[in-house]
Amino acid sequence: MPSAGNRGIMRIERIELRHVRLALATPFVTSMGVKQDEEHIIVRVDAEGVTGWGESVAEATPFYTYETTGTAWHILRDFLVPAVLGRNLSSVNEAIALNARVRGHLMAKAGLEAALWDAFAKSAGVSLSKMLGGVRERIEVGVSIGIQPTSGELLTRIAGYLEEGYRRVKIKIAPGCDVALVKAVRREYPDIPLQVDANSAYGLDDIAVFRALDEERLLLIEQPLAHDDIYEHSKLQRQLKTSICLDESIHSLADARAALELGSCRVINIKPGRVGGFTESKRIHDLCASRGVPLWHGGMLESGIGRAGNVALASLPSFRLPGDISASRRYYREDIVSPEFEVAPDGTMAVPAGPGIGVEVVADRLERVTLRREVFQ
Ligand code: OSB
Ligand code: MG
Repeated sequence: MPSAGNRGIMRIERIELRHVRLALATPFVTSMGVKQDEEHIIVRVDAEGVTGWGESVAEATPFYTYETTGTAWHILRDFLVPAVLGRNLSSVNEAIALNARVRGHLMAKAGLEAALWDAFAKSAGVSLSKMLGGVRERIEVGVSIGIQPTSGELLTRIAGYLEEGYRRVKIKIAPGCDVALVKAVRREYPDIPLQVDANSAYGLDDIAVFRALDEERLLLIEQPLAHDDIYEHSKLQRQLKTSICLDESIHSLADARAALELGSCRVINIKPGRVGGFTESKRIHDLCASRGVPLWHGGMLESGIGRAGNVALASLPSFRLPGDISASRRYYREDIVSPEFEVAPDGTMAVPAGPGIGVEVVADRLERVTLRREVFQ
């Protein structure tokens, strides 16, 4: 069903892909490894005098999911782009249908889908937030903190982020860097909204760790078990008071429904890249809304282009917990959009109100971070 503004024929005249690399302000350490920089693909679509921008969040390495910037480039260039180039599209849904036979590769798909949503929103003269069904002018945001060398350094970072206004803190954990860290944070901050993310680093036989974490009044424990598991998480959730939140395991509405019906989690995290785009994200949002399941917006260290899409999506009514959507400065010394995203002292971020993503891409900054570029027309 096309939503309001998703009307008017758009001829897809030109598509440009850029493989970009942005240096992180500080290294990001997780159970998946250490990251000094982030590589993504920026998708630009030109149609009917408007330019739409999207970001594919596939990373340089296949450590979070099987996709990489290399596989996403291949799938975009050889399949997704040719299917829509030169077409007269009346809605984003039509583009999705043209590529429905491509299985998986959800991050590649989401990058193109995002650029099309932006183009359609700009052509209709409405913000992406409005076009997606957003209802908020500001969203509540949190911060995701990588594993620090010592608990002292973790506490220093947390203090800084709380000072900046962030409303909740998520810390990454890994075997050996878990219970003691959480206890140290709780000693200093008995009441801050706190959650942990394991990125699939544990197994069911680590139950002692989970029992200890279960006493720390965490908002949730994110993706403790295997990246492709739903069943074992249901066994773990039954043994815990704390809610499990699935990230890596949820790729679709069907996955979300299975996880909720099996009791594998009580909270869901949406990342549009992980589920193939905003359209599938909205379906999962609506499922959570209908079941009263707490929902929040995750992050993939996006540049301002992807971040703008995340902020727009997180303005939908049932994103009730603060998202992993932080200020541009928290990730990168310099973002590739203007204005950059900022967090207000009350821990909220403004949802851009201008047409489409509502921020401008800064051409020379984009050029500086581009590793390779290809144009299709
Ligand atoms: O598991 O949520 C995750 C970043 C890259 C890959 C996976 C994850 C993350 C984060 C960062 O936690 C969230 C953010 O963008 O702020
Ligand atoms: Mg996660």
